[in-house]
Amino acid sequence: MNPTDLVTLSLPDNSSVIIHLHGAHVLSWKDRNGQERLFMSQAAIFQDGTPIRGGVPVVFPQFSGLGTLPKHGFARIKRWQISHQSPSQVTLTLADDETTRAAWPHAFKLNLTVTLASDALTLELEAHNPGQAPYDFTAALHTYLACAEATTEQVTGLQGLSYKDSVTGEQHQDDAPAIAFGTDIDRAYHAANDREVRLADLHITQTGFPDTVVWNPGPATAAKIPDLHQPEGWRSFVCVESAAVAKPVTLEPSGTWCGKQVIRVVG
Ligand code: TA6
Repeated sequence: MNPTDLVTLSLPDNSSVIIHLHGAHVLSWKDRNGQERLFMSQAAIFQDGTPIRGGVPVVFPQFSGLGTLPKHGFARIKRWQISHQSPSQVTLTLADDETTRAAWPHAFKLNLTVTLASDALTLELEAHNPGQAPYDFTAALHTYLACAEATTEQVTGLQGLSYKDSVTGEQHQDDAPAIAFGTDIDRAYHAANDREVRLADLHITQTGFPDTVVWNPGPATAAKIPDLHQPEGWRSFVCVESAAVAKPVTLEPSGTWCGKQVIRVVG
């Protein structure tokens, strides 16, 4: 990895965050105890045109693999520019270019603002339409939260919401108080934006993003993911993703949309 491709923010309390210009990808977030809070695969690939397995991939302009674009879109494999930086905050920017217009014929400007505070990481994705025509997009902050052992962890806070099970394609209502891991869990919960989601001592809230995706592939699906270290990599993370996926966002000319994810270490 070339050090000039990385932006590091750090606070006097010892917390830090590292962002790669490739994809505006948050690679690492350490709390004030020096504990790494994001998962990064030991088999992650760092090369142009390839998504990085772990951290926080930025998904735009298409979440699913069903449309014309590659799964999770192109924002995570493009090189972003730094547009503003202070000791605790950086904003990275990506705009349409010849390559993006060839794949997706729309004008856009994206800003990802990463703010480091004591025991909190805030990620804010802003999408602007500088063009003449409206368009739709889906998006997510595909956050890989680190955990010691996924099968002993639970995600709470989403009880009572309806979700799409992306493994079966079925729609369900979740009556269970917690989500457990060990099989392929891939769910998009709807109307989740007023919920506080918890994974151990991490509390996750979001605004702007209506959906929350919870994903851990379990052993069988993980075995088919080449850039996830084998055989145990799947045990070390749970993705809690702030997303706009169930219903695409429509962006009018001159319009701006904003989605935010805040992760706090509590206790
Ligand atoms: O957000 C969950 C999901 O869409 C899963 O379906 C799973 O495939 C995962 O993301 C990883 O996708 P990727 O394209 O990064 O391999």
